[in-house]
Amino acid sequence: MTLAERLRLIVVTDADCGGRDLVDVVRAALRGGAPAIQLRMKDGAARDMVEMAQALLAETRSAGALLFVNDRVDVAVIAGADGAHVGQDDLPVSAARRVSPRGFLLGVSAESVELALQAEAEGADYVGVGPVYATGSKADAGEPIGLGRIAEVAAAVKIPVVGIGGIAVGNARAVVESGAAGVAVISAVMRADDPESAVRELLRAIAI
Ligand code: TZP
Ligand code: MG
Repeated sequence: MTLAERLRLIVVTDADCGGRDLVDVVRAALRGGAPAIQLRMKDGAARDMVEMAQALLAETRSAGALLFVNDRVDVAVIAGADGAHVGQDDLPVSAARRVSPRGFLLGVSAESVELALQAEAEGADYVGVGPVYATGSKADAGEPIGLGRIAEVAAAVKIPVVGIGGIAVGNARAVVESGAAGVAVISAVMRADDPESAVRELLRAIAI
């Protein structure tokens, strides 16, 4: 499977997963066929994040899925994750490369063509672009950028583009049809009654 194929659906974790155990929800997402998981723990202590990343890694490894850690390259490397996803205020790609092993995957949030081109030039493996639609999962997400921006970024860079923000089964296909290699979701899986079925439906919705 190519990297683009493995980024077809990134299930991003959230502390708010319907009062359920996070590892259980991730396990269900993996049963549904999620090819990638991103651990997003906004207010965790580093050692709790490493512990959680290792718990998730045991699950992603046996499912053959990728594990990324949001924001914290140090946590990702120490836990042995496959990669990290960094924002514009996190470690730059060049610094992250210096402290990560060969083959470590780096995704960068880039809401504009300019930022996406910059991330690609610095050596990012993929860019996360959003919020595509309005989202309730990230307070500082900013205004929706829409499908037009996905198309512009996808046309400008060679690396895979992953759309994020407000994506659910009914609007996911349009994101991929606009040029994204895949979609990243929080609430559509984390807060679904049945996360396993939610993943299956999302994968079906974006299948070409
Ligand atoms: N980055 C941009 S939008 C967003 C992040 C982390 C939140 C996505 O959550 P949801 O619930 O899929 O809209
Ligand atoms: Mg971030």
